[in-house]
Amino acid sequence: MNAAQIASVLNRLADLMELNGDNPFKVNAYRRAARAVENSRVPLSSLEGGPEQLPGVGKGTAAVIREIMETGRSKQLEELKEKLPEGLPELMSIQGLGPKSIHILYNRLGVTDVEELEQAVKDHRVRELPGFGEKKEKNILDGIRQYRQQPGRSLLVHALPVAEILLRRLQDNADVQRVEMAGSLRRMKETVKDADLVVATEDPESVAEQLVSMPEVIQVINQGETKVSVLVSFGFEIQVDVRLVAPDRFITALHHFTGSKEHNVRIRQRAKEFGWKVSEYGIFDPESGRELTFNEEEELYRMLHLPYMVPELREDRGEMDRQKENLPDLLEPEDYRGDLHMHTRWSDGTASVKEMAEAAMKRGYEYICITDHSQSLKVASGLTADDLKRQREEVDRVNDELEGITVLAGIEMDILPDGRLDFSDEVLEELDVVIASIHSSFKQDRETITRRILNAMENPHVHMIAHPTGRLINRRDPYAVDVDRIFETAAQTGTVLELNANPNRLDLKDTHLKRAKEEFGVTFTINTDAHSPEAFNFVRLGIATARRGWLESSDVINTLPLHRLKERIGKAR
Ligand code: DGT
Ligand code: CA
Ligand code: ZN
Repeated sequence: MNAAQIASVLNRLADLMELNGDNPFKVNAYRRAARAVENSRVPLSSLEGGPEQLPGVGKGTAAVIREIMETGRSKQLEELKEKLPEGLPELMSIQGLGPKSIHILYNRLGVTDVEELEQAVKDHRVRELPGFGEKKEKNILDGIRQYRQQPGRSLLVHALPVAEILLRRLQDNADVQRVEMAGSLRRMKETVKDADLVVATEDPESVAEQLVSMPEVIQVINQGETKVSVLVSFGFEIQVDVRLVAPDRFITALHHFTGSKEHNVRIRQRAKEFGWKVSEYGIFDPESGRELTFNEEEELYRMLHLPYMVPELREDRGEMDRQKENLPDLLEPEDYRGDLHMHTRWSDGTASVKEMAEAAMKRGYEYICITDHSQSLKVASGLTADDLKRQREEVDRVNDELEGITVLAGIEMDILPDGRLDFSDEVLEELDVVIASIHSSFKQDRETITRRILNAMENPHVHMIAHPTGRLINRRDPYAVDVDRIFETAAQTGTVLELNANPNRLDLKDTHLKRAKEEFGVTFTINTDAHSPEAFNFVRLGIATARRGWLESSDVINTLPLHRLKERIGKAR
């Protein structure tokens, strides 16, 4: 198990303890431990004194961490799961409801699932509870409605490492000839319903046996000759669907199960023009009765006289209607030269400027920009103008000390609820990069919140807008913002729009990116908004999302060498 997975088990444990009404100090100890594990700069297994070495990890939590490292589980967690009503943890998926509130609902009103909660809200019993009230009651009802619209899809960032572990295990099986991810996971969609894999094997039984006997399996949904479905738990639960096919059918199966469904429909129509029949079993020539097989997906597309389409493009969003020369030459991970939005200990990050710069060097970046929060964001210890001056001195020192990377000094400045900016132009002028973003009053009406962002873009010192729609996947709807007006004004003012690569955000999302580029000519920046060096890894999700939005290297300023980047962010008007 990697650190993120261990941390996720610890957080889960803390959540369930809180649901159970356990001592808050104990609960906090587990949350602290989870943070320490996640932020640890060395792998846990290499800590000589054990997990106790981590800041804030005591004897009790260390023992639990050891247990998770050794067995992949926590007995305490399993006991709590047994003890609590089955539907209770699910309530945490409702926006605005934390474990503490849920404990009160459970304890006082006997609420154990979404239906009972809904009833309690409708009977106005919830508003009577301590710390609840009428407004919270209404928010819970909104939350329930939203929750029902998004049934159980996992974040890509959670599903991907699980699939990678399974992939590696299957690769180690001598009976497996080839194995690949398929489905929405291979297409790198922001959320996935399940993890699809396709395996080429002559011995499906042996592979099926390997799959159902994995220690993380909590339920075998189906075990057949051609398909195995299991529910697994890696700190969170996800269904895994594995297709078992004969080696010569691997590519047609992989192509079919990669989807999307809509793309497949178009492929089937295309094949029909050549007189071929496509099904989930393969591609056939009805005249000769022959089955068509391939060694690589490229051959399949070539046979249909189509350019190769990478999985990220297979959504029937125009890819089938483009001639070869018009398919985008998609952004590649190697094109990315530096991250322009990150936090340090100056605000709410966990590392110093130098530590962030060193981590970026290890990744081969040419530059980074430090963009801590601004003064009004008190919860994140935002910086004053004076702090910024002192931070600039630290950035200068780091630039002197480190060879091979340039650290820029920037800010992530709050756009205040009334549309004013958190700093005067005189302060902004001194900074290399000014990012503006919203961190409060999310629920303003469309006109007000749109105007708020437009104001920021119209300021010549503001270079970028971070996470422009404010959504949190599965947790918070986007602001009521008019995205087309944002795109239009971004193009007019030369303001760069961010694709925030945080796995909970991925904001702007794929369809926004494509429209903003094609219809408005917007330029983008892809940033991780890292609060620790580890979070630089999220760039992978950002690049995948950009590819799903048809972005090319020339659409993204992080691909520019430093001198050209500087030219580009100096707004010309
Ligand atoms: P998901 O699981 O909702 O995140 O999205 P997918 O795309 O992974 O969907 P899934 O797991 O139901 O099916 C995997 C692929 O199998 C899908 O992308 C295309 C193919 N497929 C499944 N059902 C059908 C179907 O009824 N027709 C066609 N043409 N393809 C299908
Ligand atoms: Ca799927
Ligand atoms: Zn940020």
